[in-house]
Amino acid sequence: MSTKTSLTGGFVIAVLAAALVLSGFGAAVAVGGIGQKPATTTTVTGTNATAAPYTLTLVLTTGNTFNSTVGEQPAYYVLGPNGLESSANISLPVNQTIKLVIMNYDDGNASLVIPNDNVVSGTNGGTVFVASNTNVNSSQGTNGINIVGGQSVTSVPSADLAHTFTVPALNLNVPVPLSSTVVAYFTITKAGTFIWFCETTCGFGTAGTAGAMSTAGWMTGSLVAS
Ligand SMILES: [Cu+2]
Repeated sequence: MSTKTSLTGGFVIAVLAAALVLSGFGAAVAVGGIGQKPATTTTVTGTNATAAPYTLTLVLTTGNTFNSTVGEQPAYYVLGPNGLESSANISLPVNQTIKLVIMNYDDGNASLVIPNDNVVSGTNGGTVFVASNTNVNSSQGTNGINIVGGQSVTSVPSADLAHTFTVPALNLNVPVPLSSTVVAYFTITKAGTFIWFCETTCGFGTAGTAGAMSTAGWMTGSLVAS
């Protein structure tokens, strides 16, 4: 695990070096002597745990017209700066905590393609936080709305499962209950291109694995970590 940082200016490097010492990171810092041009490359070894999480927000909708034969299918979108974008190629940083938010507008249940894909794996603490219509209960109190929050879970009952966001090569599995918002934290420690899947039978055909399930940008795609 390594993070490469290119800096110009001795002051910045000195501040960074002090920060690294304070934070206990092992570091190889090259600083030029007095009167010499400072080194411009600093190599830090260790996960960049102090950086703010990188947020990836996915929106899961239904009613997307696939074609005239298949009809409507569910799809994952990336919520980008300009709205909904394709999920065919998702870019994520390595060695930085990723905050994954999935906003699921699908209220339908789907069966499992693989047993146990309703169980969380690969996230911090082995859990996901689920807020949904059924477990976030709000009521009108005397001074406003009373809100009872969601819950952290290690699995989702199969009967409540709509989709998953799964990256087998990273051992990442985030089950997504119907009509819910899911939040999970994880870190990717190796660069590469990995395939993400939904592992419920939410697609087309008798097996539910055609249509959206076998088409990039719908229920599968590439995850590029760099
Ligand atoms: Cu799905």
